[in-house]
Amino acid sequence: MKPRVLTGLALAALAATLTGCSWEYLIPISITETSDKIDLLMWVIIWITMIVFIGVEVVLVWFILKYRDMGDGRKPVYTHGSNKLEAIWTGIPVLILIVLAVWSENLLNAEIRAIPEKPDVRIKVTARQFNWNFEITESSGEQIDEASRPIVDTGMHSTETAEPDRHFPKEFISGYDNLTPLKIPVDRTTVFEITSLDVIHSFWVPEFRIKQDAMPGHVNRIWIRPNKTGLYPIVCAELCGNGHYRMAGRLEVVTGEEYDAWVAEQASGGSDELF
Ligand SMILES: [Cu+2]
Repeated sequence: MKPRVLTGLALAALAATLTGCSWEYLIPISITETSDKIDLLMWVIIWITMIVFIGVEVVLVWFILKYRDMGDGRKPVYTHGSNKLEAIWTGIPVLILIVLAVWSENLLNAEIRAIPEKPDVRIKVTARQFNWNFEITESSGEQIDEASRPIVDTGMHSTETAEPDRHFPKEFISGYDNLTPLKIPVDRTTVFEITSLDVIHSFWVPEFRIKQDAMPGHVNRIWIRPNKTGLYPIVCAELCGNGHYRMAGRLEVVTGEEYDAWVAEQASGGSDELF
């Protein structure tokens, strides 16, 4: 292929990426106000690094061409530093880092670490090799007594008898579709209290943009207030053993009414289809 054709193809690929037609494959949608704020910070960081990267590469290529040996006997000129330049290229990054650090810390404190005292829903998340167990302990801000708590078990461990997972994607996806989703209400606050029975796992719904370790003997909390209904994946984000990849679950954000009806149905033992 001619270089010009190659360049054209590369530019077309770049344009396709930049126009956003494939953004959803690069980054999942954001479903909370907090995740929007995290995304903004992330995009600012990406743009800063991208501008610096492109600037550096352009200057590099330009200098390579401009100062190449052209066979005219030119000798290189050596310089021994410039305090002014060094102060500028140290000072600007330091300023940028301070701004980003303050921004991140504020975001962490104001949003992610600000666990609400009285959430609408409280869910105990128990991880073990290799499944998630969700127990709704509080709903509509009220404690649910133990006997009638809705429990959703991702139950991937029930396929332990299956053949070794040599056909990972197909098998994984077919098992995945059969999982009963954990339901939480839209526009209400949910707190997840996360722990583990064995090794360290990590509870992650990519659409939350928040990941939290599940550690044995310790409870970590995260909170979210989703603003979009839909079905989202729950995954384990900490390599926890040979079944790590199938440690997945499904989270369904539903309307308040749908959620209340689901909790009532679970409490009355109406549905025993937990798996
Ligand atoms: Cu795990």
